[in-house]
Amino acid sequence: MGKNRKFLIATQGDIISKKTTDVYFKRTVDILSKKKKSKIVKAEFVAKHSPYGDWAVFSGLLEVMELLRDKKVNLYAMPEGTVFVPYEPVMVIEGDYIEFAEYETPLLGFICQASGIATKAARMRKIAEDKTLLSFGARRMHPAISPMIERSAYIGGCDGVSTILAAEIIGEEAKGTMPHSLVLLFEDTVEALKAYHEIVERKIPRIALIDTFLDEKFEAIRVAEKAKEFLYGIRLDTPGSRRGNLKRIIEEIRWEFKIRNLKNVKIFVSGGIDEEEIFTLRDVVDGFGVGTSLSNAKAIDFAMDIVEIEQRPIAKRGKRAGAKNVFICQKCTHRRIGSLNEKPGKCKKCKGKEKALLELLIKNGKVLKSPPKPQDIREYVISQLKENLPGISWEKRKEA
Ligand code: PCP
Repeated sequence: MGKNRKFLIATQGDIISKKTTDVYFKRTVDILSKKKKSKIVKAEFVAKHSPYGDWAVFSGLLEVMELLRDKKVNLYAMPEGTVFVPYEPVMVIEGDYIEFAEYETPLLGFICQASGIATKAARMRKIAEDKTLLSFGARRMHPAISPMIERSAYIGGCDGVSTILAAEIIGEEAKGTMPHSLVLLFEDTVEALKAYHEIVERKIPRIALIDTFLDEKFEAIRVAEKAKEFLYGIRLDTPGSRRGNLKRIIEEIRWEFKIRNLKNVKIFVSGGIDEEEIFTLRDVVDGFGVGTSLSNAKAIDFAMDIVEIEQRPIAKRGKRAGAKNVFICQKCTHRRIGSLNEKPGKCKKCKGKEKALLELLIKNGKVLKSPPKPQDIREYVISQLKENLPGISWEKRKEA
């Protein structure tokens, strides 16, 4: 892999120097440059469907803006964290096509994967209601992208992330409990927990992993009674071979805690948790550690297509010509697609005031608006989840 490349990852320099582009874009730029055929275009980024059916959360804009900073282009985009539906443009780039053609691959890469993870986190957030949701899935994907994975999970609605670098980047404390390895090396859950309490800084909640050796109910009682002065909670990561009816097991533990006056001990679950498990267990647990189903969330397949050449609307078959914007009613949240340069008007449903979602964020390479903090984006996502989301949510489909 060459002396300076230990891992199979593209450096920031590789991305900026267009080495991560699909080769046909390089060839296209070569042809257009030599034949002097490049023109000022508007290209829009649209997903024709969402693997989640109805709505999705736009994420990845932070890196898009860094890549386009100082390039001779204009960028219009929805705020990161905006809920969108298929066929709505989330971004529009305006400029000489050869200025950004070779960035199509990384630009799409930035938003497809991040939006998939943010959408999955938002769906889980909605189903989990007020229960804790922690991103535990970095280990399932390439470590080089763990900051992107966990930031997307966080802005989508997770309460915390588990990897140190991602937590640093989003400005939060990394969250976690204890691995089976710690319990195995002490050969006893209580001994491992006592050592944890002795050594780990005080502000970290003491959450004991109780599925390593014994039956969850008996281990939960034993651990809770022996560590009642400092125990915050227990985590069940029960292997599939022993899982049975996990809800019943947890209800049993709740009962045993209640009759022993241990009902303040929190119960968390992890291992194979997805939307269905959150829906089933949310009434009996205090929180979830979600791994694979979140970090490996399906990407949303945005495409970038030219829709204007020198202000003239033009598009390939299957695409509507002309650059567009999305207008949302600030009263009833009704949304419609209009032209990019159209002014917001009155909602045709309730006469409320419309707002244009795509705004000019980069003008000729100059960033006009600094990106919001991840915490603010997360609040924005959660505020939209409280509204009547376009399409039906997972639960309604489940009950249908
Ligand atoms: C995993 C680890 C993660 C969980 C499961 C994510 O357990 O605890 O939090 O699981 P998921 O990807 O199925 O959602 P182990 O792999 O046993 O790891 P450890 O012993 O380190 O907890």
